[in-house]
This record gives sequence, structure tokens and C-alpha cells, in this order.
Amino acid sequence: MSNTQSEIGLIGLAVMGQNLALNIADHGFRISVYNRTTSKTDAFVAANPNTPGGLVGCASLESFVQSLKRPRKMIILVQAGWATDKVIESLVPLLDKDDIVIDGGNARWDDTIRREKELRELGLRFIGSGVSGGEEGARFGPSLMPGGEAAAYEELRPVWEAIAAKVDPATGKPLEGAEPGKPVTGGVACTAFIGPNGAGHYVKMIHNGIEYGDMQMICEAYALMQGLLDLSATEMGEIFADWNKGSLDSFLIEITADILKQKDPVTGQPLVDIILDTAGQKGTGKWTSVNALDMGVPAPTISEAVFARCLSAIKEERVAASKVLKGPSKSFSGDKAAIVEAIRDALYCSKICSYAQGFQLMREAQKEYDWKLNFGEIARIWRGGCIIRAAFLQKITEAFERDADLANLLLDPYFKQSVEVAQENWRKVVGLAAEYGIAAPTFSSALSYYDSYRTARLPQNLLQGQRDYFGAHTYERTDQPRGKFYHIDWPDPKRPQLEA
Ligand code: NBP
Repeated sequence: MSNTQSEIGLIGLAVMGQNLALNIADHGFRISVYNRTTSKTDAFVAANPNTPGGLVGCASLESFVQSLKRPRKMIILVQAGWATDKVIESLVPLLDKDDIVIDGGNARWDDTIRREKELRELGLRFIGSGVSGGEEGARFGPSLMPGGEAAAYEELRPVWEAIAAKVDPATGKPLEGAEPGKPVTGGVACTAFIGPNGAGHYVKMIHNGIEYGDMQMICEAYALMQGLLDLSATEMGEIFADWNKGSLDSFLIEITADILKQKDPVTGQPLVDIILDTAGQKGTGKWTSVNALDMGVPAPTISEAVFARCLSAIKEERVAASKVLKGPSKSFSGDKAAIVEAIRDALYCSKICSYAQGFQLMREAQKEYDWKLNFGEIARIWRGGCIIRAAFLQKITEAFERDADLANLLLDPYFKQSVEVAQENWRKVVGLAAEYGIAAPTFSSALSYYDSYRTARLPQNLLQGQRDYFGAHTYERTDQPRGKFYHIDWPDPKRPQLEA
């Protein structure tokens, strides 16, 4: 009986589940699969009869659990939130001590902390693993961010390392299979144990927050090239393709070039000109921003990217406002090539600030939750498989290898130098955006972040004075040690003061 049992199981055969199951089976692991709607299980198994490891379709949760080798390992890939809790609730009575439940969905990290604790108290083990890379990543190599009990991850590790994306250990460059769709041999897997309980899902959330920032910055570069320089979609596609050969080399820049060059099959016009300008969101960017506010960590660039999507969503209101509210109406007549170069620099500098904010959040979270995160390793496992994969991440790994306790990425010699060289162009672009009335919220917020972070004395002395004036909130003095608080009797604004 036991030699026919599966190495691992997977519950939830929607887009992600089907692709991850095929990836696992391709790597020679026998995998049992179960879906609430049984017809999906049957169709999936029938459509994939010859995988190297073998797919075992199960019609009930009971038969699914019985089909697994002990200690059992099962991945849940159903809708995040309530559905995940329902599946866990149904599974628990069927499991034995030390069985391992792995949630690969986009769970909130605090839900994962709760679930891990609940299952641990029942003698079960729980791993919350971020899975990034969408459908394609799940099928051919995602970036995987597992958190939970380290010993439980050791049992999952052979599967996770086999199916993850791979990068060249020396250069950090993503490796591809000998043929499209074939498993990659060699390289370092884009997965590593992140830390206890919710650490993996927290890091996945930060990945998504950074992804929101990256996408919005690219949109601002596009808006400036279009609004200021009047470039066509095809011309901009060529520029992004060119940028993809340099320090901005990344999946998102690459697909942006493709999107800009794509023609609409119906009208023959650039498809990007036909797509309605309203963006959706599933919530992970919002979670990142809310968490930043909760922890009091400045992450304005990531939050601006979330708000930019919110503003895009109020299309009818914006159309009405566009007929009423005036801005500058002048045309740019300078050196277009120089401005394209300046926009590239603005994008790069803003990106550095956005990543700096994401890593600051993880630094604070590890204190809050008593984790010990390896930031260089996190940047490395984002090098392949995931949506934010980029050459730039290798520089982040190197920065944390130089100094594991780096307070802020901006202070690393490489990034410090990069911003120093490019900041004149960055400032020029933010200035032009304001002058010509083109919204560039992440470019300008990132610049304000940079300028605030490098300012020894901010104007919050005045703010604290205001707080003390109306609320007796006290203030510290520049000429006294920190931690000593003062208050004066400010003049009562309702009572006229006598002239001295
Ligand atoms: P969905 O998030 O669309 O979920 C659909 C799956 O959940 C189906 O298998 C469905 O079964 C199952 N399900 C639901 Br809904 N309620 C259930 C319940 N009460 N009991 C049992 N099963 C239930 O699937 P997805 O887009 O493949 O995403 C799966 C997970 O991966 C999510 O957490 C998602 O956030 C995460 N993720 C998605 C992506 C992506 O690119 N799509 C990327 C990274 C992570 P049914 O067939 O019977 O309705």
C-alpha cells in the first residue's frame, strides 16, 4: 500500500493549484489532488495522464488524506481567507500528529500566525508559504517564501527546492530550461526558509507591495513620455526594451515593452490606447500600506501606488473633473532624448526608495514578531520566478552581504552612489511633471522620502510646537538629552494678549 501512496497532496484545482500540481508532478513527485467540485478534479487528471510523478485524483477529502505518505504533506491553494479556514476545519479531524498543512494562497500573515498556533496546539504542523509568479510561475518555477516550523519545512524542502525557479549562483541571473517549459537543471532554487509562523506570508505581502510600486513607477514613466514628449506607444515600447538591457532589466520592464508594442486585433491601434484606464487590486498593496501605518514605518511610495489605483478607479468622477479643473496647457519643446534618459534615472532612483521602504517594513516586522529575517536571501529568492524579478535584486543581496544590519538601502555604497549620480535628472523629471501638470505620485513621493530621510532637522519641531500649544502634548529640547519632556503655557488663543 505505502509504495503507491503520494509524496504530497494539493487541495484546490483553480489556476494556481493546477499549475503547481503539474510542476510538482513534472519533478517526479507523485501528487494527490482534490477539489471541492469533483468534476474539476476528474477533468484535470484526465487531461494530464502522463506526468513523470503521476497525478492521483481524489473525490473526497477522506480518500485524499488516506492517499498520502506519513507524515502527510498537503498544500492548500484555495481562495484566501474564509475558504482556507473552511478547508482547514474539514481537514483537521482527518489528520494525525505531525502531519503538515501548507497554505500556498495569498493569506494575510496574521491569519497565518493564528492558523499556525491553532494547528500546533492540535499537534499538527502548519507552513504558510508565499507563492509568487502567477500562473506561469506556478507551472514552471515560482519564487517560494515558506514560513512556519523549521523542522516541518525540512520535510517539504526537497519538493519546494525542486519546483522553485532557479538562478545562477554567481550572477543571480534566472536560469531557463533546455527547452521552453522543461524543468531547469542546476542553479540555486528561489526558495529559502523565511522564519516562524507568518514570516513567509509577510514577506510575500511586502513583495506584492513592492510590485505595486514598480508597476506604478513604470506607468508614470509612460505618462511622462506620452504627455510631455508625445511619443507613440511603439516608440515607448522600443525605449522600454532598451531600458531592459541595463540596470532596469526586469520582468515588468520586459512585459511593458511587449504591451506597448501590442496592436489591438479589432482596430489595429496600439492595444494600450484601447485599454480603459482603471486598475483593479486584490488587496495585498493595501495590506502593506495599512501595516506600514500600523507600525509607524514610512512607506509613502508603496502607499502612493495603492492610492494611484484608487484614483484610477473613479473614472467617471475624473472625466467630469477634467472638464472643470484647469492645469498648465503648454507644450514641451526641449531635448526629447535627454528627457527620456532623465525619466529612466527618475524611475531607477524611485525604485531604490520603494525597495528601501519595503525592506524597512520587514526590518520593523521582525522586531514586532520576533523573527530573524535574512534580507540578502529574501532579495535572492526574488531574483527568479516572481513578478518583481530584476537584475537590481542582485545589488540588494550584495548590499546585505556587505552589511547584514544595513539600516536603509539608501546608505549602502552602491545605492548611495547610484542616487548621487542620477538625482539631478530625478529632480528635473519631478519638476517637469509639476510644471506640465502630469501626475507622478510615486516619483515625487520617493524624492520627498529621499530628501526627508537625508535631512537632519525636519520641520516637525514646529509641528510638535503646535501639538503642545493645542493639546499640551509636550516637546523635547535640542539643548537637553532625549527623553526629557517640556511644556510651556502658550498664550490662550481665545483671550486677547496684552502688547508687551
Ligand atoms: P481562487 O482564489 O480563484 O480560488 C478558487 C479555488 O478555491 C477553487 O479550487 C475553489 O473550488 C476553491 N474553493 C473556494 Br472559492 N471556496 C472553497 C471552500 N469553501 N472549500 C473548498 N474549496 C474552495 O484560485 P487561484 O486564482 O488559483 O488562487 C489560489 C490561491 O493562490 C489564492 O489564495 C490566491 O490568492 C493565490 N495566488 C494566486 C495567484 C494568481 O496569479 N492567480 C498568484 C499567487 C497567489 P471550486 O472549484 O469547488 O469552486
